[in-house]
Amino acid sequence: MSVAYVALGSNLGNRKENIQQAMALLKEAHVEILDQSSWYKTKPYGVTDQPDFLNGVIKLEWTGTPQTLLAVLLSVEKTMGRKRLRHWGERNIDLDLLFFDDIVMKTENLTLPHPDLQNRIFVLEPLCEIAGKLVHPVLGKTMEVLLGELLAR
Ligand code: PH2
Ligand code: MG
Ligand code: MG
Repeated sequence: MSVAYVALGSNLGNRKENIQQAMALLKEAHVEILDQSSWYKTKPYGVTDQPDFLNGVIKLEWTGTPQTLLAVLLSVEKTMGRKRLRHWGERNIDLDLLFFDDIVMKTENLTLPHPDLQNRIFVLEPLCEIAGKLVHPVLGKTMEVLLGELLAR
């Protein structure tokens, strides 16, 4: 049994309903959701000419590998009809794998931990709600410390 953290985001359509539907589909795919953060309305990061996002994170239990969990995340995005309009652009649903146990890996389609999470307030703030003491296996710092450093930049 493994524990993973996934970031959810939506900025097209009914954002709250999209996030709720994604969580329902994850449960159908045998993902056990252990905890969830609040949902935050956030300004777009990176590509800024797009609608505000609703963002949050969940903690989950999974019996397979990171690759099989990633396949579930992608299949939920596909079931929900996600289209990739442009890189870092608008989307009705986005499911990003942040951490999978303490695994550090880099393959063509999956890097763990998520390579940009330490630069994203919209990920660290909800993570601090449910996993403030979680230590980043590469950076060796807790989510609380990473958020503090990011806010002080
Ligand atoms: N996702 C992106 C790019 N920018 N900005 C916010 N606020 N929230 C996101 O989820 C987000 C973003 C690429 O996945
Ligand atoms: Mg993303
Ligand atoms: Mg994504």
